[in-house]
Amino acid sequence: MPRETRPSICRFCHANCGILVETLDGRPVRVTGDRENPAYHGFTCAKGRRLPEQHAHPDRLLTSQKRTADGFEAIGSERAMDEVAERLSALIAEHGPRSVAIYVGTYAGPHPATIPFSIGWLLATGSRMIFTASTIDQPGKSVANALHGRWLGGSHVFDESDVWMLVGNNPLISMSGGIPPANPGRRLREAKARGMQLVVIDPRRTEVSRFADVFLQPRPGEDPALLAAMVNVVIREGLFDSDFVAEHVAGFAELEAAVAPFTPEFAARRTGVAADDIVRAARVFAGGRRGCGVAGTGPNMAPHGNLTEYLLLCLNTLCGRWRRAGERVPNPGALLPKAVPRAQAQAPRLASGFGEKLRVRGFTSSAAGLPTSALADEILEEGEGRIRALLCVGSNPMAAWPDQLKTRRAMEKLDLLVTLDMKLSATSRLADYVIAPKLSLEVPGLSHSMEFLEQTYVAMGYSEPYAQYTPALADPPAGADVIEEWEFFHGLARRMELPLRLYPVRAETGVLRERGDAIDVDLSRKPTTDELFERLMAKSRIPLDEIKRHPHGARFDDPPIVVAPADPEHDAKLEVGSELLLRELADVAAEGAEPEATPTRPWRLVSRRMPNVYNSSGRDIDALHHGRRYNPAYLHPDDLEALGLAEGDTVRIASDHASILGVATADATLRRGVLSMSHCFGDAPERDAQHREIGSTTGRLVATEREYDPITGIPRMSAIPVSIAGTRDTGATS
Ligand SMILES: Nc1nc2c(c(=O)[nH]1)N[C@H]1C(S)=C(S)[C@@H](COP(=O)(O)OP(=O)(O)OC[C@H]3O[C@@H](n4cnc5c(=O)[nH]c(N)nc54)[C@H](O)[C@@H]3O)O[C@H]1N2
Ligand SMILES: Nc1nc2c(c(=O)[nH]1)N[C@H]1C(S)=C(S)[C@@H](COP(=O)(O)OP(=O)(O)OC[C@H]3O[C@@H](n4cnc5c(=O)[nH]c(N)nc54)[C@H](O)[C@@H]3O)O[C@H]1N2
Ligand code: SF4
Ligand SMILES: [Mo]
Repeated sequence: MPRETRPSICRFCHANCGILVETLDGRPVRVTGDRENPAYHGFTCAKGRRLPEQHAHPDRLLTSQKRTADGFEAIGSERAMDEVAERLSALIAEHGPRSVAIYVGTYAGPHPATIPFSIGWLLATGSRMIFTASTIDQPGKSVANALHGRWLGGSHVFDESDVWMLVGNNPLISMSGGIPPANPGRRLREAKARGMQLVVIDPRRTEVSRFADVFLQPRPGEDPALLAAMVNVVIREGLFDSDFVAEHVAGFAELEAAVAPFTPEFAARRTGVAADDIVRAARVFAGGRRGCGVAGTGPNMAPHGNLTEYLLLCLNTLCGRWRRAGERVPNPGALLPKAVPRAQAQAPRLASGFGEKLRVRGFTSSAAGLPTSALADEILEEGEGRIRALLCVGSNPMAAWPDQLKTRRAMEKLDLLVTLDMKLSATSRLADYVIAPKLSLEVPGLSHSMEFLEQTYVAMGYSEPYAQYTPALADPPAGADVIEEWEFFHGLARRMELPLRLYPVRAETGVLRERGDAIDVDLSRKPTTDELFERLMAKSRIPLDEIKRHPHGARFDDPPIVVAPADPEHDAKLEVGSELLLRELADVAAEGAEPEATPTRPWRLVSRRMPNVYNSSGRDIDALHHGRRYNPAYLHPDDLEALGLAEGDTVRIASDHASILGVATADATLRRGVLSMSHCFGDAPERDAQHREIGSTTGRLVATEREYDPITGIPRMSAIPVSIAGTRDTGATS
C-alpha cells in the first residue's frame, strides 16, 4: 500500500493544530505542521510531531484488560462490555443509581462524541454523579461568571486588542488562557508589532512574560490583593468607562468600598511587588481601548480563586471590554449553533446550592459542576448514598486528584473501577477493567475543543470562525481490539436497556447562541462516528458538509454576525458588587498587609506546564523526554545555594499533609522562595524510589479538607506551604 500524506487535526492536546500525516500501509509514520492551514500556519509542537510514536508505543493497550487474582488478562471489548454492564446493573439494583459515578478528564476532550455519550449514559441510569477535571482546574471562572453575569455581545478577542493581561497562565507552552491556541506565538508577535501592551503576572518569568511590557512577579497566592489594588487605582484615578458603568453595571459603590483597603502600598507589602509597578499595571491595562484580562491555573488553584477570577471580570467590566451594538463578532463559531449576540447583560445566576447534594463538607453542585475534590470522600464515607462504581473517561485520578493517598484508598474501596485508557496508568493499574481505546489518528475528528471552550470561559477559544474536519487516517495496529469511547457507552446502554439521550453543550459565557435539541439514540443499530458527528453538529452555524469541503481547515467569515442593540425592555446589569465575594475580599483585607507566615513550611509550591508532556501523557515517549523522565523540582539558584543543595540532589518536599521526593534543579526565572514543579508525574508511594525514572506526584501534598473553596471544593493546589530538605532516603512515605 502506498505512502500517503493527508491533512488532519492533532489531538494530543486541546489546541487541535492543523497537521499533515504521512501514513505507510495505514500506519502513521510522520507528522508535520500544515502550512496550508489558515489559522495555524504550519505550527506544531514536539508532542504533535510524535503522534506516530504515541500510536505505536510499546505500552499502548491493544486489547482491553480485566483484573484477575494473578494480575491483568486480555479481554475482548464486547465481553468487557457484557461483564461491566452486568456488574453495574447489579450495583444499581442493590444500591440505587447514585452508587455509580463518572469522572471525565483530559482525553474525553479530543473526541466530540465522548462527553455526550458518557454523560448521556450516566443520566440514563438515573445517576447525577458527574464529576469532571474542571473543578480541579480553573473552577473560579465558572463561579465568577455566574456571580458577575454575562455579556451577551461577547468579549474582546486577542487579535483585535491593544492591551492584554495574563494572570498565572503561560499560553506559549500551555496553549491555554487568552492567546488563541492556533499558533499563539505568531499571534503574539503580530500583536506586539501592532503595538499591543502586555501585562503578565506570574511568580515565574515564563516564556510569555518575555513579551510583557509590564511584568509583575508576586508571591504566589496574592492575586486577590494585587488585582484589588489595580481595581482601586482604576477607580481612584477615574480610568474606567463611566458611560458603560452607568448603563450596564450594578454594585459599583460596593466594589469601590471593598477595594479601598487595597492601596498599592498595602498590596505591595502582601505581594512583594513594588507599589509603582502595581499602579503602572493598572494604568496600562485601563489605558487600552480593547483588551481583556485572563487568569490561568496558577491563581485558580491558589486560595481565593473565585475572587481572583471575579476581580478580573470586574476590571474587564469597569474598562468596558465588551462588544457593543453594531460591532462585528470576530468569533461567531462554525461548529457551534448560530450566534444571536446583543449589547446587553444577562443577570447573574446562582453559583451553587442546586443539583445533587453531596454527603461531605456541605457541597452541592455548582456553576463548575460537582466537586471532584470530594469524590474520594464520597467513595470512602460509609452509609446510604456511597459511590461504589466509578468510570474514568480519559482521566487519571491517581496522578491528578488532590490527596493521592486518599485517592488510592478510594480506588481500592470501589466495588467496580473501570478506566478508558490507552495504557496502564497509575489509576488503571488499580482498575477492574481497562477499556483500550482507538487513538486520535484512527478516528474522525473535529476542531471543536477550543471553539466549545469559548462557550464556558471568556476570551479562551478561537478568535476567528475557524473549523476543520478530519477523517480517520490510520488503522489500529494489526490484531488490536480497540474501540472508541462512545462505543463503550453505547454498548453499556444497549446491554442495560437504557434510553440514551445526548445533550448538546449550553452557552454560559460567550455570545448568546441558538439552542441545540436533545438527541435520542436508537440503540438497535450502532451508528458510525461520522453519522454521530452529523447529528451532534446538526445545529452548527456552518453545515458539516461545508466544513468537510476544506480538508486543510477554513475560516467561515460569511455571513458576518453583528451585535444587535439591546432589547429596550431589558434591565439586567453586570454585577461587580457580589456580596459573597466582596465578603471574601474583606477577609483578605482583614489578614493584614504582612504576607502569610509559615515558619516550618517557608517555601511555596506552584505548578507549571512543561512543553513535552500533557498532564500524565507524553512523559514515557522517548523522543519527548530526552532521557529525563521526571518532573524537576525547580528552585532559584540562590535558593538552592541557601539550602546547601547542588543541582541534581534528591530533596524531600513536605507539606503539612504528606511528602514526596524531588530532584533539585536550578531555574533563575523563579521568584525566590518558590518551588515550581509539574503535576501528574510519579505513581503510588511504593514507586517513590523510582522518582528519577517516573517523577513524583505533587497532588500527594494537597489536603482536601483543610483549606478549600466552599463552592467548588478546590483545595489549595498552588502556593502550597512546603519544607525542602536534602535527603539520602529514597523510600516510600506517606
Ligand atoms: N497538583 C496538581 N494537580 C493537578 C493540576 C496541577 O496543576 N497541579 N492540574 C489539574 C488539571 S488543570 C487537570 S485538567 C487535571 C487532569 O486530570 P486527568 O484528566 O484526570 O489526568 P490526565 O493525566 O490528563 O489523564 C489522562 C488519561 O487519559 C489517558 N489517555 C491518553 N490518550 C488517551 C486516549 O486517546 N483515549 C483515552 N480514553 N485515554 C487516553 C492517559 O493515559 C491518562 O491516563 O489534573 C489536575 N491536577
Ligand atoms: N504542554 C502542556 N500544555 C498543557 C498542559 C500540559 O500539561 N502540558 N495541560 C493543559 C491543561 S489541563 C490546562 S488546564 C492548561 C493550563 O494552562 P495554564 O494555566 O497556562 O498553565 P501553566 O502553564 O501551568 O501556567 C500556570 C502559571 O501560573 C503560575 N502560578 C502559580 N501559582 C500562581 C499564583 O498564585 N498566582 C499567579 N499569578 N501565578 C501563579 C505558574 O508559575 C505558571 O506559570 O494547560 C494545558 N496545556
Ligand atoms: S500544541 Fe497540542 S495540538 Fe498542537 S501539535 Fe502540540 S500537542 Fe498537537
Ligand atoms: Mo486542565
